[in-house]
Amino acid sequence: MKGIFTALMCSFDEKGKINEKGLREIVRYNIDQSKVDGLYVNGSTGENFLISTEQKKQIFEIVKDEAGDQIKLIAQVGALNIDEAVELARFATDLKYDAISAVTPFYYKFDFEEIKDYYNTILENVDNQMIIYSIPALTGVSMNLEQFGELFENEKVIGVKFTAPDFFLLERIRHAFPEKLIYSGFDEMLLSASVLNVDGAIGSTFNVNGQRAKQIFELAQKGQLAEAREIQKVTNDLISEILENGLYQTIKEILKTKGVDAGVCRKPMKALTDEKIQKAKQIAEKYV
Ligand code: MN9
Repeated sequence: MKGIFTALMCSFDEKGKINEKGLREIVRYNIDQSKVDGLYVNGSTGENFLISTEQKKQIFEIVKDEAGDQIKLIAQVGALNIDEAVELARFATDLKYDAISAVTPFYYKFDFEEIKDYYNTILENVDNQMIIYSIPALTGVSMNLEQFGELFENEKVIGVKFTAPDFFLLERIRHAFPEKLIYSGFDEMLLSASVLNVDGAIGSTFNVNGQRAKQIFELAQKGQLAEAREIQKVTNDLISEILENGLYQTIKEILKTKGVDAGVCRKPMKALTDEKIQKAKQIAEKYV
């Protein structure tokens, strides 16, 4: 379960329906061209919080059917409706996903006991391993070292997707829990996290920059930091341009230049203007 995992995009048509052919092409591109170690399915990048339970299930099915056992698959099942989270966790487990992951419950200001209960409830109902998805900037939920430790007490909790720029906390977690898996969540900080000995990374930009991400991670493990810094620099030039142009929309446009039918983003995410589509094509030409 170590290595570079793409936070998978999903292809949607103009009406917001899943474009199955396009989704399969995105999976294939990640396996055949980017050569990543695994896929993280129905995360933020998959527009998970904008789609129905049925669509989430459909995506789990299509991705598993296309990827088979070629790479590792993690199913993000977190939802404010805990019954839905359990249902999705069971569904992905039946499909033989290698692990499940759940975002910390958000919107209501849940206290830590409630958050812990959420994870333990999901895990009581499913025979699979869990990766906590922590992304304070989007959820408003920050946990400290002791709280991560309490969640890790459940043996089925095998790790965390750590999407935060807090390298002090990241180092403390690494040091305190050497046996748990830590995945870095901000692609622009991959090298910094790799130096702290994370086990892997999960990211949106790996859909189009997977090979460089793999190089950064592997060079850092070998201690070849000067080379790794060079590749992180190019990567961050790319990420800066993507962020400025519109994150998910631009990644989809870049995929289209590679013959991948990546579709558009679901509303309320807005479509790129013609000018921004041109810009995305230029970014693709320059970096991908
Ligand atoms: O989870 C991604 N987070 C979100 C990982 O999309 C919210 C990252 O891969 C970022 O998209 C990426 C750009 O900031 O690092």
